[in-house]
Amino acid sequence: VNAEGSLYPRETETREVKTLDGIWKFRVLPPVNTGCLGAEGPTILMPVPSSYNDVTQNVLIRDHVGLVCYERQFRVPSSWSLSDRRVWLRFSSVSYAANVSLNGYQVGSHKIGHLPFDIDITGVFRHNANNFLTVAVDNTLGNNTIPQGIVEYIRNANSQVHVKQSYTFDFFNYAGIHRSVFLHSTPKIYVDDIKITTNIQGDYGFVSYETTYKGTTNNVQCLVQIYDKNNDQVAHSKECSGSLLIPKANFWWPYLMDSNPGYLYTFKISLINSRKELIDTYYEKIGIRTIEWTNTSIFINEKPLYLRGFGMHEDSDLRGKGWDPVLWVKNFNLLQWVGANAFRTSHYPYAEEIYQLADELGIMIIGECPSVDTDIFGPELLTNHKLALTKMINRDKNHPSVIIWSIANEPRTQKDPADAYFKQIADHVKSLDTSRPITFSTNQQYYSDKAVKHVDVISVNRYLAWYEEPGQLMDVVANLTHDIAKWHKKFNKPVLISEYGSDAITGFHAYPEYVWSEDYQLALLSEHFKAFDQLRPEGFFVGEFIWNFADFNTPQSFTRAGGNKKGIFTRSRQPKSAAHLVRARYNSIAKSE
Ligand code: GCB
Repeated sequence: VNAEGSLYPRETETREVKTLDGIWKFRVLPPVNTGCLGAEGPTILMPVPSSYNDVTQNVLIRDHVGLVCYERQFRVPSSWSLSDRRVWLRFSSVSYAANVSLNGYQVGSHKIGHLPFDIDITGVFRHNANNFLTVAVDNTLGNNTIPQGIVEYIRNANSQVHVKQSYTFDFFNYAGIHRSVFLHSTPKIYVDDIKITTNIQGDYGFVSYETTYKGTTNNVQCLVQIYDKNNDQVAHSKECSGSLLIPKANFWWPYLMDSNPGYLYTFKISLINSRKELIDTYYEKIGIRTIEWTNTSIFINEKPLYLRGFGMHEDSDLRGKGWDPVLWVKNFNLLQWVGANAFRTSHYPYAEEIYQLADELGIMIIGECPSVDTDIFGPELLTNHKLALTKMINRDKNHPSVIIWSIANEPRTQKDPADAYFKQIADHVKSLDTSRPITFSTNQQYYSDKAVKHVDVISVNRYLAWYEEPGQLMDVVANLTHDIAKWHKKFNKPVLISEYGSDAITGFHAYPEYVWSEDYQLALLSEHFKAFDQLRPEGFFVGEFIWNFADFNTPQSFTRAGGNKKGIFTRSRQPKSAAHLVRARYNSIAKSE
């Protein structure tokens, strides 16, 4: 792998992008094979992007553990063969691990699904001929993968053995080429990365930027220009790194806090050679806003924030975790309909296009790294966990929508080694980005958690009247207000609830309320709302996130009825009864802002 894929592939005056999405060839490899090269036998058709699990009629493909192969051919435009160009393959997400071969040679490999990688194939691809691309995908999760899993060999009474992937996290371990694959071309000397941070003072906006380029040691000049929404230039500079002032700036505001939420400027960087010719140019959408935090509050543009939203998943019928613009435009329409201003990318970084939509619409994101239920806190896991955070922050650092980094979900932080482990994780994130607060979602108690002290915001997952005392709605208000207040008192940090909720089977009604009914979900949320309304005036409670936005698939278990049903929307994105209640609440909070 030649690059970590920090810049999204975009067409510009100097760059071209082709998609390799479409129908690829696919085969499942028997366990004796260690790679795709030389694999023989029939192939089937497989759409990209998509998880492969739910596309076929074959249970062995749905539940496969190990390697599969994706294959396709492509041609490269002859203009990309010129000596001053580079040609790249960009994989936006291959879960979990990928080995990429081109024309029979391995050209790249990558671990940690959910995050992109680029491969420079300039010297390797065939000009004026077909190129054969093979991607070996391995979905196996072990002790040191992020997230962790266990591979078991199950022996039946006839001594037949089959392999089983087990894991403790509560979403189906979908696999495949999950997001778009691009073939793209940049100049040989190219803009490699852009880092933006912003500040405000009165109605002034400040944009601090660092740009880096690769491909030459010669002196290259930069031209930086910032344009507003009307395409009028509002600032410019010849420095490759610096700070620009924008008078009367339009700040980036979250949805409904301002009549013009999600205002984006365009940051343009051009590289220019000594003959004053344009070498490369790239455009990045940026938002001008500040995030600050104290021991009680989070502020956006100096205004206190109250977050109202959901934990979500990348999940839908047939495509599993495959990126799907139809699904996500619908998701954002539902978020707006319900009056939400935020969501958490539980439990992994989502497709980049999702953050682009959030930037544009003013929906705030708690960006979570793919560490779920972290348990055995060894040095190799620590290295991989840090790497996942580096890649995530590298990819997502410029999105104004991302306001908090979540470094994990429900790690076993009651264990002693979690203390030193999370101190190192927190220090690592701070070494990469000091402009956002960090958190993780804890399901521990304020008296047992050993890691919360290392983060800025406490996010608590709580299942009162569901996993704890199912059916006992009458104790929710008293117990929840008591619990949340204790977290703040002990650690003196802002607190939010990052998960709460109950499963509800659509169309199942039971009154008086009974677990698993739509009526029970509605009543459970409404008891929580009472608790939140008591907590808010105390001044340290900064947000409420329902688990979950929509129903989603899980591994098979007798506690899951066709997957996790805690959505307030069904898996096909229709509202359950509770959605109407949430809509009334979230919109009325928005009006009071
Ligand atoms: C949790 C997990 C989430 C599960 C949820 C549940 O605490 O963070 O991944 O889906 O509970 O519904 O059990």
